Amino acid sequence: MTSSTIDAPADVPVVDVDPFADDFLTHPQEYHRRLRDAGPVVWIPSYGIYGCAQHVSVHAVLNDHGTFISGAGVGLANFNKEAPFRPKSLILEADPPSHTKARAILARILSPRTVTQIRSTFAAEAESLIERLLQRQAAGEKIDAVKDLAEVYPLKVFPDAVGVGSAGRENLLLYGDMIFNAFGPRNERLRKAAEKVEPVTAWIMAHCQRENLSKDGFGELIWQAADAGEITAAEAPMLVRSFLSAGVDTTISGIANALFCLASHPDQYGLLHKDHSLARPAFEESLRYESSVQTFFRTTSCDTELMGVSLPKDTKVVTFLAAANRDERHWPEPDRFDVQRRPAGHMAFGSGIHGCVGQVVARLEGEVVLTALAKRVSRIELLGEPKRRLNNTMRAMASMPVRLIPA
Ligand code: OVM
Repeated sequence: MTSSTIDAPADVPVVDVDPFADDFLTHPQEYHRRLRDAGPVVWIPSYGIYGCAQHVSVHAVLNDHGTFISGAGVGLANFNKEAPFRPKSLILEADPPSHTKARAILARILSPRTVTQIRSTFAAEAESLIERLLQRQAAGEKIDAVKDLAEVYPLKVFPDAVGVGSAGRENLLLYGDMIFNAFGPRNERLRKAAEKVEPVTAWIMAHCQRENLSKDGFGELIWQAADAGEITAAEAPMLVRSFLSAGVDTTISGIANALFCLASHPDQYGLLHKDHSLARPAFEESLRYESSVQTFFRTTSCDTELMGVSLPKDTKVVTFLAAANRDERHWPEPDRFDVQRRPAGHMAFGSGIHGCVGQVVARLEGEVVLTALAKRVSRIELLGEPKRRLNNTMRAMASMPVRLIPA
């Protein structure tokens, strides 16, 4: 938190919270309620930013990409005023028309047709991982649902699909922790994550080069777009970087949070175990209930008005995606985890032109992991208190000791 606070503009409800402090990140729900109840648009004095926590206002901001732009950064830092901590993403931190071009290439690679092609491999990996865990457990080993399952699975299937070799994949975890911290303030958390920045960034950038990518992965398809003249040879590694930035930590947290939701709601796990077709809706509900990405920012491109509040040009607006996903103005009984809910319209993948371009792959991973679990495990028993890994932006988990009761 900054030592001084910034004066509130007139006529905006003030909510004096630090969305990046340990206490907020540990149990965000009560803070999210305060933010929502204060109004659709609030002022957060500790950072001098506007915030939206209601579903209606988060949706409004994300669906007006001309007024609420991404090119000045989607974290707290305003790239019009300070240099980005790394070269800007060509898709995340960009606006039309350049965003449109980058998005089209990634959308083509991460298409429903691709999912059809990778589905059986992704499903087989999920099944064999659950099988191995049950064997290790039968041999007397303790299983951690985060370290041994939620981290292992995406770290296997996604870099495989991109075409990254298996050595050094732990760099992807360190990199993810760093960039999702970097969307927040330069607090102690970011400083700690950034200590390792140089070797990790060097590893990531090396693995964006064509010669270090397999001939049959998503990475090579980016380079083929460069061959075809759609992008330059300098842009190709930057688009591969987006795969490596956005594709691992997000799905690890998505799966970890889903396992946490299911382990702490045994009745809901029971429904899934009885009916495996609930795997997909259960994953979706856990994204609503514990959204991996908690916040993204936009920057105003002009003086504007949002739901009765005047916003000056070039000001930061934080959207609390996770708060929108528990807004009782939008959802019946939002604090109930209900695998039968089918929560269409949740904000965990964002909304509008920047809505997650990899969501079909993320959903595939969630679905096949929960299906494999539902088939082989009748109950997930929590053996100790699950521990969170605090991150400025990501609702992440550190550990979750469990016993998987075989079906
Ligand atoms: C990117 C990127 C990085 C982090 C997250 C993200 C959730 C995208 O580099 O394009 O989307």
